[in-house]
Amino acid sequence: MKTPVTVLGLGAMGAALARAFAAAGHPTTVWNRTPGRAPDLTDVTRAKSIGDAIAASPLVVVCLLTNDTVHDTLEPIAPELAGRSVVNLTNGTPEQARRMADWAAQQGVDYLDGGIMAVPDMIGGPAAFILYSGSPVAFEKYQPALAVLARPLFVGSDAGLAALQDLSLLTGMYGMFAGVTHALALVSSEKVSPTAFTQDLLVPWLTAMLGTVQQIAKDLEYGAEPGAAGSNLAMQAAAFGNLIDASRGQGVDPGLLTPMGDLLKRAVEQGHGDEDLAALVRLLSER
Ligand code: FVH
Repeated sequence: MKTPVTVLGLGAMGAALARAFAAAGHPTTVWNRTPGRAPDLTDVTRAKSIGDAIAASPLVVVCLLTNDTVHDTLEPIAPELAGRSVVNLTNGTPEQARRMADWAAQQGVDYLDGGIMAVPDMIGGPAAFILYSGSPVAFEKYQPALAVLARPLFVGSDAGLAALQDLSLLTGMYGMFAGVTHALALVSSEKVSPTAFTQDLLVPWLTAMLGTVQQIAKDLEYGAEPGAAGSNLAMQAAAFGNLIDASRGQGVDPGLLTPMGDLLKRAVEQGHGDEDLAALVRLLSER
């Protein structure tokens, strides 16, 4: 007998989660604030009320727009949730996750917070993973059911840790998107084909640079060999000015780049010119 699961929220992601549970044979009950969402979803039970939805399953998966929405949705039906496990896959901050975990504990609810590292089409596929933190008991018990969504990774009993690492991964992604956005604006200021540039140059370059990322992490964790930086910050700060000047010269707003240039300059001014990018990580964390 597969674990019965309730999914609250049938937006793009909630519908994908419900579809994966149903496809794997879990009796799946769904509820959404606005009826009629995800009309193509089959093999699920559409509950008439949120109370009916919760009563149907010991495992309740929530995927709404924001954590404030989650709290406002669950608060009125807290008594019905007692004794069940809630897995909240809504994007949020570590602080929100910890507040939700405290609230859940007060209601007698086993709580797991989660960060989905996938877009809806990836759910149930090999590249998707979901970070979980909070109740180790709930994770142990429901790991087989959660595994049908994406590779489940438990990152700690502090409920905030999944959100922390989820948001850190997203900042890495947005940093890359910011760079790609600027690069495409820059080449588009002349007669250069964006698709040819991306395929032949940008993607191979970014792929090669990805290979250097682990070294930054190692230098941060274990300390770098003095003078070992092959691309030291003083050199990078000097060259970075060209990125800004060339952008302005080509009529491209350098706004996505200037904060990085400012940080490089600050690092050099503070005597870190012969170090590598790990020094910037430390500078960012200084208050
Ligand atoms: N879609 C994605 O690519 C990302 C991948 C990583 C994880 N995120 C997060 O997942 C959460 C849900 O995202 P979504 O894509 O399902 O979002 P929508 O399609 O916009 O659906 C939003 C659902 O939230 C319900 N909702 C909104 N406000 C309320 C409210 N005040 N009370 C109750 N429910 C509410 C909405 O219901 P309705 O508008 O149809 O009534 C949808 O079910 C999100 O945290 C992403 O960051 C997705």
